[in-house]
Amino acid sequence: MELGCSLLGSAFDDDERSFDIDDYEGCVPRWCPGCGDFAVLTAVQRLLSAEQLPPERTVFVSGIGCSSRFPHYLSTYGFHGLHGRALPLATGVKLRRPDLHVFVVMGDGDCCSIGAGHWIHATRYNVRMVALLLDNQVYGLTKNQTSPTSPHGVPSNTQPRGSYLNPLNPLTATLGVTNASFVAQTADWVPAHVYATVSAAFRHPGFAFVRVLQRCPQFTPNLFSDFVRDPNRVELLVHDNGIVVPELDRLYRRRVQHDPADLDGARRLAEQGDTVRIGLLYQNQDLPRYNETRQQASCTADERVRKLNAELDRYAV
Ligand SMILES: Cc1ncc(C[n+]2csc(CCOP(=O)(O)OP(=O)(O)O)c2C)c(N)n1
Ligand code: SF4
Repeated sequence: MELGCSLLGSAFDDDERSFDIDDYEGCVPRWCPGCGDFAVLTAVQRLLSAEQLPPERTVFVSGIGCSSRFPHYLSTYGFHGLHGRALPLATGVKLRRPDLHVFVVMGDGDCCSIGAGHWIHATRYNVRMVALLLDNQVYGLTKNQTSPTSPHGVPSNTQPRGSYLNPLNPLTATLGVTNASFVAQTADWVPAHVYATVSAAFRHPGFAFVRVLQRCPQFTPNLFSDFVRDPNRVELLVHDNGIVVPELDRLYRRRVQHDPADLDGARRLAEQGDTVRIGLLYQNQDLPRYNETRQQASCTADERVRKLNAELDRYAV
């Protein structure tokens, strides 16, 4: 990659530049061997290169957690902020700089526990960004506490006799929020599907929520092993408007025809059963986006001054 700059600021000519995957590489990732976060990072780097996104116009925002170390491992702009606070920050970035490509990376503790309020409202605001929930169903960075998505009965440091409650389902939760416009699920051990999913999310013109089932070999090594070992425990959601990955046809024979425009169907499919369902659950490109609705001025500045003066005149003595 050749970078050009002038004393008056950057003078990049996008047409003359091309980016390889290496151009997006940041620090050496410090995740444990076999961590599912690696697969997501690779898929994201592939996407950045496929879309030729200029690093200086791309921003990764995260909270705190293993997965939230993501921005360090890319050479784009990044903000590694406060636990649970990635979404409002990213929304602010996108509102102020709509020209930037904004990505958010969250853990399940980050998004579904401390950040849950922000998750609901970011979904409802429907501001364009890709939100990746790397769901390993445990607190990884703080070394094994029960998270809101930990399965019932799975032991951890905080609940050694097993998680007391049934887990929160991030898919049904998001699909239940007013104005949810893109909801997909993928799994780190199906890299072609992760890539196709982040690509579809990137193209979506609103808030794209992707739950990635992510293995944490350090603390919950067996959580997804049945689904990894047995392709019959995985169901692909397929549709012409969905996420199409032809190379998976031979591996995953269980498939469900699902039109991503069907919200009720999406909610049913999002329920956890004996299988893991991956694919596009719901997409609606026509839902209102907060940044656009707030820009629809009801009147011009002159009209506003006239109305204000008229209002003040009512109180003139
Ligand atoms: C306000 C605040 N509360 C708690 C913590 C401690 N903390 C750091 S990371 C984390 C959870 C990490 O788990 P998760 O979000 O699921 O991400 P993972 O590490 O599994 O990727 C917690 C509780 C913190 N840093 N800040
Ligand atoms: S603790 Fe788990 S989530 Fe964190 S880096 Fe290690 S394997 Fe990945």
